[in-house]
Amino acid sequence: MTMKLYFAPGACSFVPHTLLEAVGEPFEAVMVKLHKGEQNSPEYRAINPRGQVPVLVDGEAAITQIVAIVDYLDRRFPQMGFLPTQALPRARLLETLAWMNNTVHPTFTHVFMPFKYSDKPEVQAELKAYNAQAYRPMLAEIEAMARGAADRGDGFLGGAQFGPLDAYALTLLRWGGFAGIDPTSFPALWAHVQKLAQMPPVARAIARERLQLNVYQAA
Ligand SMILES: N[C@@H](CCC(=O)N[C@@H](CS)C(=O)NCC(=O)O)C(=O)O
Repeated sequence: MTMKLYFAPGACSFVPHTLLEAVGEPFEAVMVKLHKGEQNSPEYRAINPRGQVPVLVDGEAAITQIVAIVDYLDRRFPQMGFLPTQALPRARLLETLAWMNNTVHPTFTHVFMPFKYSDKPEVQAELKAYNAQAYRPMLAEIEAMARGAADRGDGFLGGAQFGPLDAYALTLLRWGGFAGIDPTSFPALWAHVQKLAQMPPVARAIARERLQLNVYQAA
């Protein structure tokens, strides 16, 4: 049975989206329009009661949470080498993936969706400004990873193979544009993202999501 990915354009679902494209087996990509609140419809809540993308459906199983989906895809398609097989390198990669998912990503959510954290407009404005500032040094950490990978001659953030860190890094840098952060101010990461965008599986996901990589607009 064909796997199904529920995704939203430009959202974190870009991570499994690119991995599925890299696998190259047919899958169904189902768009969820977050700005229209489709994630809160009873039909979607029946698939993911938490009302979020991504959801990967494989047969009877609906899997949520990027870290779990990545681990699942890695075990399902071990030939892709999305995660290292050795215990320590695997832990190191998951350490960074979890940090992107549980720290960097929610920092941006405070900028993009401050209404999730307060119903008071003045508090929302403060949350937005504070977290946009907090986001920049996090991107600087990812910039250092991209620089390190380039210095070592590794093609990708997780080593020699394209994987979840690369796709998440692209997403997080792109989001920075919405937080008033010029992506070109992180030259190694910006170069890495542009290189990724040329890869056919990543390019296919970008095309399906109709993404513009640099959304930064100078104030
Ligand atoms: N930790 C979750 C984060 C998922 C998440 O934040 N998804 C966002 C898009 S990037 C979403 O669906 N937001 C819709 C909403 O919260 O209403 C995961 O790894 O899947």
